[in-house]
Amino acid sequence: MADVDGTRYERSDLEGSGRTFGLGPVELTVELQDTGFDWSVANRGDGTVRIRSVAVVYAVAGARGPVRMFRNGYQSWSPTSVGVLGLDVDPSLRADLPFLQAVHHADQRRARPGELRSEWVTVLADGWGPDDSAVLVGFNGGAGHDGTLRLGTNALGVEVRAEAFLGDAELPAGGQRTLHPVMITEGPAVDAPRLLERWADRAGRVGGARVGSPFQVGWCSWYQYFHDVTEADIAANLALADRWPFDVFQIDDGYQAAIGDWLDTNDRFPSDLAALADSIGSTGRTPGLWLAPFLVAPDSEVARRHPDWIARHRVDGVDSGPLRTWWNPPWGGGEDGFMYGLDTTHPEVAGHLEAVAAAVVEAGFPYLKLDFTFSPSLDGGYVDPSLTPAERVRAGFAAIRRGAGDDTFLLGCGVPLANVVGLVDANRIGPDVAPVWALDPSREIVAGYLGTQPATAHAFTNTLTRSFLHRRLWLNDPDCLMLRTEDTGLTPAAARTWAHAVGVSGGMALVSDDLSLLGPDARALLDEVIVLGREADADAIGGEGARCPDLLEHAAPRMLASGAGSLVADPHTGLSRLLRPGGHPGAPHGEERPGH
Ligand code: 9PG
Repeated sequence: MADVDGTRYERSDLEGSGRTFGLGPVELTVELQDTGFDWSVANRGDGTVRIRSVAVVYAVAGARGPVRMFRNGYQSWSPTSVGVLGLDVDPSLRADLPFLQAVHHADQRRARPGELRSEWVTVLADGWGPDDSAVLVGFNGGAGHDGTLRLGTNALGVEVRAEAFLGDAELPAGGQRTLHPVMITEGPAVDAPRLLERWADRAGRVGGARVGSPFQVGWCSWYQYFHDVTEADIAANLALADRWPFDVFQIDDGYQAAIGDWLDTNDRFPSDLAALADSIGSTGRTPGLWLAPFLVAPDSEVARRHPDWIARHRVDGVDSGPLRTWWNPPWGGGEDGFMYGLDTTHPEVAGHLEAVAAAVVEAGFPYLKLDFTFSPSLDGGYVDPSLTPAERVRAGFAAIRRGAGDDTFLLGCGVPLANVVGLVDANRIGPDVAPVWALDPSREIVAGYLGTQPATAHAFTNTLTRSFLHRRLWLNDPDCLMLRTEDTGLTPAAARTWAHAVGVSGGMALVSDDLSLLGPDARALLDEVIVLGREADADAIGGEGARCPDLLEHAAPRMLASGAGSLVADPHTGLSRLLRPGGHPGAPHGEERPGH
């Protein structure tokens, strides 16, 4: 059943060759297919229209129990887990902070009361027993616009809304926009992971996913040195790296002269980028570099020279200055840590991003971690108002891909995942790890958004719930291992649980500790992760990647299984058990290893 502007339509009304609905000057055409529908939107009026979103609403018939929803988050750091309608609450309803909502949802406005949201794809089920069934609703792509699934109730019962989010993009008179097809499939509830795998296979095919990069093992400076990293820290770890099996050696946030001025280093880095890359490259490793390409500090060189490259804060046509898209006091910048967002629809910005990417690759970095890339998705004033938020994000990535060339490894981070398929080689798929397992709820900074704060348990949950994306849409980066045993709130058992989750997932295996503090146990754990990871990744390449078998069973699942083994963990304590496949050659420590 569909609901257009208050009028309800039965499936029989929609069958046949496409049905057109008028909504003022806007015309929506919906064509039912066996496994979902195709649709498009057109402007039949005389003037330009701005479209925030259009949706088809289905009645969820015959739900036997509370409806649970697989809630996929919007970007890398957004929590992804299962919610129950009537019980759980969309975090925006608690926060009412559009600045943060913009970072974690396609639509920065608050959800409707009682409504649950999932981005790009969802699975709904009314139970978890052998007779219960599940239905998947997912958009085939996210290059042209975001797709939000909204689960709610109306006078008649439960409804699910498949919303194409266009973010107020302008459609000129006579213009038409084809929307991403929506796929709807059903299966037994216990097969929910399989439904998601089939959806990801299709979305990867349609989007020309880049999934051919080799398994990645590397080192990253962030989780030990943070913003204060120095060239001496990099050199000290590089000197010890000979004894470690790293392919990639990546310098994170902290080297740059300013946010936005990526080609110049600061006082803590006496060498320039080319010399830094050379110092890494000469050891046989791939130099990697972090950038937040769409952010600029207000007092950066680029912002001062090109004020017209910055998106505008504009509400109801009233312009009130440059658009602030992130806040991070350690970055300075002259406005209490607020950063501006570049307007990726501006042709000169596209040229600039292309040139920056080409320059860092030319300096010797063929591996780029592109962070805080949600920035162009924020509501605001952009030079080309016909682009959707998804298209603004993608335009930025496309410019970087053009400049960096086809052979550069691009890792998205803080990235609206649906928007960048086919442009990136890998994506971070969870929140930041930290040397602590779980956070006490009293440490919640913004109401509703505790799950976005750095904590290893948060990264763990997303590693399980998003495992099906790996090698179907890109390589998954679950975030760095936590190998240290000093200065950490993680117990050895919890550190091992996280390491095993990374290994069993088949995703990227990155270390981010001061290597001088690591002993033989840490090294043995990394070696074990690499054995597990290579096995799981090889199976993922063959189409049989890691699966979370209890995906719909709990709010935070406990199990991850792949050809490398089966991990069962308690997400609250971080204690776990890893079962290796029986008699597997090279099984590191026998059949079963207690995690505690
Ligand atoms: C560098 C870091 C590291 C890290 C990234 C990203 O929501 N937050 O407030 C938030 C802040 C920082 C952050 C993630 C989320 O970290 O994930 O690996 O590169 O930037 O600044």
